[in-house]
Amino acid sequence: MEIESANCKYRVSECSDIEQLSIEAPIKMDREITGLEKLVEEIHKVFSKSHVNIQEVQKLMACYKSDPKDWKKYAKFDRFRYTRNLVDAGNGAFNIMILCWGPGHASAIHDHADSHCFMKLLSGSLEEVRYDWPENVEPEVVKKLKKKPTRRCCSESEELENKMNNVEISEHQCEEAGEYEAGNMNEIGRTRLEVDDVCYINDALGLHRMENPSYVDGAVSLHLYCPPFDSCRVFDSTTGKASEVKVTFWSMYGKKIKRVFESSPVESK
Ligand code: CSS
Ligand code: FE2
Repeated sequence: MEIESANCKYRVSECSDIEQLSIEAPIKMDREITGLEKLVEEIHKVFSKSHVNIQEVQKLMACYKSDPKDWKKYAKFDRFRYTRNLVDAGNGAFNIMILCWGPGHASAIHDHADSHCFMKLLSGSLEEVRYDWPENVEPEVVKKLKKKPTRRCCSESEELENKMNNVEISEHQCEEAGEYEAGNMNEIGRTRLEVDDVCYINDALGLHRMENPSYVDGAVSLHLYCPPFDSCRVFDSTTGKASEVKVTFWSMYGKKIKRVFESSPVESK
């Protein structure tokens, strides 16, 4: 199966012949999509079909030319960590969000919870560092072929706090039982993303870490995840140890979330 025909309405592990997926082909822009709203509308249109080609989504994202006036209402920065700002919940089929990276902000090495991750740079620049999966930790795409491993709850939530920047630890932190001798994370590539560049990753292609390499400028990126996910795994860069973490929004639809523990998020005025 070619990447163009892989259906991203399904989890990566449910895509057939996923091991053959590679996404290095250059994307040609054949038209311009004017405005972020129009892009969101076009993405909805594409997702109303039963089959969504990965490359079709990439193309749409490439056809939109970043204009700060379209997205500045979602661009909310924090001093200490990158923020995730929900733009559209995609009727439950996908999430569109804007991530704001202050100078030097970076994510942990992470997976994408068996979802497809599309990313477009809107402002500044970002560096993507890709890694192989550590030994003894397998993505769903491989794991589904094997027997389900035993899971146990652990008591390391404090130690794990903030491992993925604005990612919060779920109440009952769980990890794969036993194997933590995953070894060093093996870097397999680095890509510098500049404004309007679009990239794609899924768990079959590896793990990654994103970093704003600038000491002065912020960076803003547009992300589309399908299906949406609210937790993923982060990996210790030296041991390869995996931890499941909850991901949260800094704002939703342009309104900052009031962070109240043990209650639902409340929007601030
Ligand atoms: N996956 C990270 C951002 S880098 S693609 C996140 O959603 O926070
Ligand atoms: Fe990511």
